Amino acid sequence: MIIHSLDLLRQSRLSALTHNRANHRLRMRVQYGRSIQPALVRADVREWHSPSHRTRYFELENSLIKLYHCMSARSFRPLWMLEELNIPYELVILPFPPRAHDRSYLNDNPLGTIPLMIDGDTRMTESVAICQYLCARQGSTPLQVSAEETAFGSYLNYLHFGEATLTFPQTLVLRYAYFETPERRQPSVAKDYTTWFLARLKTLETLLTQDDYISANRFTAADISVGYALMLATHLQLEDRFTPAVATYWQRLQRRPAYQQALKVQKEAARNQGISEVPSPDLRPA
Ligand SMILES: N[C@@H](CCC(=O)N[C@@H](CS)C(=O)NCC(=O)O)C(=O)O
Repeated sequence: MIIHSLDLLRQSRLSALTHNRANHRLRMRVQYGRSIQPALVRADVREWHSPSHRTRYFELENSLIKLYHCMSARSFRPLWMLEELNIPYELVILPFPPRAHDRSYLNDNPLGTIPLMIDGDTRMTESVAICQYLCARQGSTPLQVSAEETAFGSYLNYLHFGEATLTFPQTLVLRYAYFETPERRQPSVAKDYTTWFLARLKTLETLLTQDDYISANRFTAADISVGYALMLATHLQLEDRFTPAVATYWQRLQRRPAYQQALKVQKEAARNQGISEVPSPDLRPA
């Protein structure tokens, strides 16, 4: 949920604690789902009822998780996770790659990569670790598997498998088939890593023939981790090569309301922030 969208603010439960008329600031309590957060909202209350003044007049300070994101890049994992957990957040969309198109981002994250998530003094740049963090921060949620459960090991394994084993080879395909300039492209590298990715993906077939989800017989953060790898593969036109149970699983994940909401939110945020809505994996250098 983007809390600074007026429509969504209306859907959440807000109670104004103080209203400073001099600077139009409202101190509010924001309740969405189970989480309650005090927030300072800069709002021109004269525009409160005007939908056309949506984002400009609402700037939550100090209290919201801030997620830096590029369209459909790995930061989609924490975005999807935030939606599943119903945690309020602020979404900042950057043009891809930020190191080339928004150099000021290097001040926030010298790596130049996304995601970057800021939660108070906590700053994190690994998409899967952020998902794990968000679950732990929530306390009790079925979206994580606890150390007391027998599936704990398999949960951790697939949480990391999604990034280290399934996403990494695809980034080489992206780079050497599409992102590099024509003279630096390496079709044989792209072909080899496509084969590598598909071979690793096949190992999920038996598991997903028996179970609807990757671990613990329920949807968890591990499904978000693996799900993003499947989303990326779809952008690489590899969906037709998914084995049957993997293909059914991917359809199942895409039906989740939080997944669909994350897609919608990133699109709206890109539009509101003047950033291209083209998914990052679909970009091609001129
Ligand atoms: N292992 C990290 C990888 C982060 C990463 O490399 N993100 C890519 C986008 S998917 C990026 O920011 N690339 C731009 C660049 O390297 O300049 C994660 O899972 O978050």
